[in-house]
Amino acid sequence: MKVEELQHEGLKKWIQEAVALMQPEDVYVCDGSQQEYDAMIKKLVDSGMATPLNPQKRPGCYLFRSDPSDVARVENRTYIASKSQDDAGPTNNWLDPVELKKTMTDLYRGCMKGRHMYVIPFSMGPVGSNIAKIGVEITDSEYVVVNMHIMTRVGKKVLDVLGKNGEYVPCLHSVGKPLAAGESDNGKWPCAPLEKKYISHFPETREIWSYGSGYGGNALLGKKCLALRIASVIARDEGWLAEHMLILKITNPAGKSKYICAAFPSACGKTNLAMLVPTIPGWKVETVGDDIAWMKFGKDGRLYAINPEAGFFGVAPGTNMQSNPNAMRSIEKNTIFTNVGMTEDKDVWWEGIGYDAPGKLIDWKGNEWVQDKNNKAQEPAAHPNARFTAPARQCPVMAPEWEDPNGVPVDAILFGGRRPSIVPLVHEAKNWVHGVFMGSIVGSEITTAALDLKAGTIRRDPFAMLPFCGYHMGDYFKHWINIGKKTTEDKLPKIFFVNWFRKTADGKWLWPGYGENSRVLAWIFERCDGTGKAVDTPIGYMPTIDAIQRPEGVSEADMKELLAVDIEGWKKEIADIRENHYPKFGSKLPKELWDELDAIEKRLQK
Ligand code: OXD
Ligand code: MN
Repeated sequence: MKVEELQHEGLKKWIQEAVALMQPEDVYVCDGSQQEYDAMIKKLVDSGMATPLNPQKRPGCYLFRSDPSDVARVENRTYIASKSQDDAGPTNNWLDPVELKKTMTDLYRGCMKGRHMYVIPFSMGPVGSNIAKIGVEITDSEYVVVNMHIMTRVGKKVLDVLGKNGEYVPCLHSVGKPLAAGESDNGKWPCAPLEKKYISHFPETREIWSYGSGYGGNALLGKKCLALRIASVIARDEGWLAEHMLILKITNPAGKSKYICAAFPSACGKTNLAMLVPTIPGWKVETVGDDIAWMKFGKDGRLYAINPEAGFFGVAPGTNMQSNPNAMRSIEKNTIFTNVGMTEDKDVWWEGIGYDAPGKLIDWKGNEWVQDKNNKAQEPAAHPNARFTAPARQCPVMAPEWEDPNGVPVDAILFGGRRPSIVPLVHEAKNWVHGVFMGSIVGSEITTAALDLKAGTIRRDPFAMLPFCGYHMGDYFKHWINIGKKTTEDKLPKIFFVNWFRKTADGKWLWPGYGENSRVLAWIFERCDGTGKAVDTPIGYMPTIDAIQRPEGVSEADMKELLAVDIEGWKKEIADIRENHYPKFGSKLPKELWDELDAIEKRLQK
């Protein structure tokens, strides 16, 4: 489509300004069609950027190798540029919006020389749903266009909903590597050096400006940038929740269903839990979303959740037929792989795929690679953050209602992290505010010294939102408390804290995880249904020892350990929160959470 064909004058003007600034060769407005996707892929293959995979083994699949420096989200180059630094809070990088726009405008000037500009109208959420939001991304990356086709709903249908003056979030993106006359990328992934990368959010004007990276979370601006950082600000202002949560549906043997949202820091198996295959007979788990949930109140006073995305941008390494068979089936066709290894017959391979590399590979850097099982220090064939981009509809266990524009009613919210000790397998909040407390203390234990943290310390990631909250986290906690006041406690989801990662003193896993987690989900289901047996403890309600069926290989003593309250451990936990965690948020840490901390401490001392 051409820009002149657009009905929306504001949108047309914004595009024309971007063209004048960025000076692309030409401009193309995406219509979202299959022909458009195919043509874009052909262009990427012809230029050497994409490698078609084996059409028998991986029909419709393509491999990309990024620049070795452009493989992950760049948190130290991600900015919340609110007018006041205090609004961004102590956990976000802040720059003055006027200054930042000046810096970035200079970078954007002429940045698309020799490249095409693509305008991608997209909907986060089912097109036309009252929970959905529209964004328009301007980019010079064909890789972004094909990924956005999978991850969001794109094109003409979105423009129809936008109409002549609908609202949209403008999202500017450039890989930041203008081409000289006659120059091409030669199949190489274009990006700018780290010190020139900017992933910027302007919460007051609800704009996103991204420069210098082609990698998923920095470049597919609908996902972390719009659906979390900007949406969290909109949600605060409008009284709803934009969260880093999976959504699953669980059905018991009697055919009754509940919906569960769950937040875990990155690398805790969110996609695996969203697609879990239950080990307990008669139970069924289906997927609504694997990464983001938007929750709004329905007329009945309950919270309803939608998955704003249309695809999965999942981590490949570690994904296999045991850890996540449904993800493996989702990526059999029509999938984009980034930074995985490639076999001689053009199939994919990665560490933890469940079988040895079949012969020689080409690794993620494009070099020949032969597996050396005796060399523990061998560089991996796939980058640890290698990804698959797959359409959600290809997941064999998508719940039929995953695209329901009204969303699904949320019965339970789960928080969790990697906690080898102290935190039990599962405990339930006594009420909403106690649940908010649980969300506020989420974290994973550092196993090997990393960054500035000692091994054994907890890296806190409240609500798994630390890198994704577009405003002051103290205000965010308050917003969660306020949400609880908008309806009655019985209509609110029950809140639970789970921990699949408990270890024995000598470092063995106490709980098998994966499909066996269904046993814990079943208890959560029963608690929501008013039947699950529980005891009241100082840290919340916990299952009686017989309330969760023991999986094979877990002894009664293990189970007791998994479901015990470690009084001394929790006292230390409370002290850590009091001394090291809560003070970070200063005077914006809601009093209700300090009170909650005091109350738990008092109960532990009894
Ligand atoms: C993701 C993340 O990519 O949370 O989803 O890092
Ligand atoms: Mn995520």
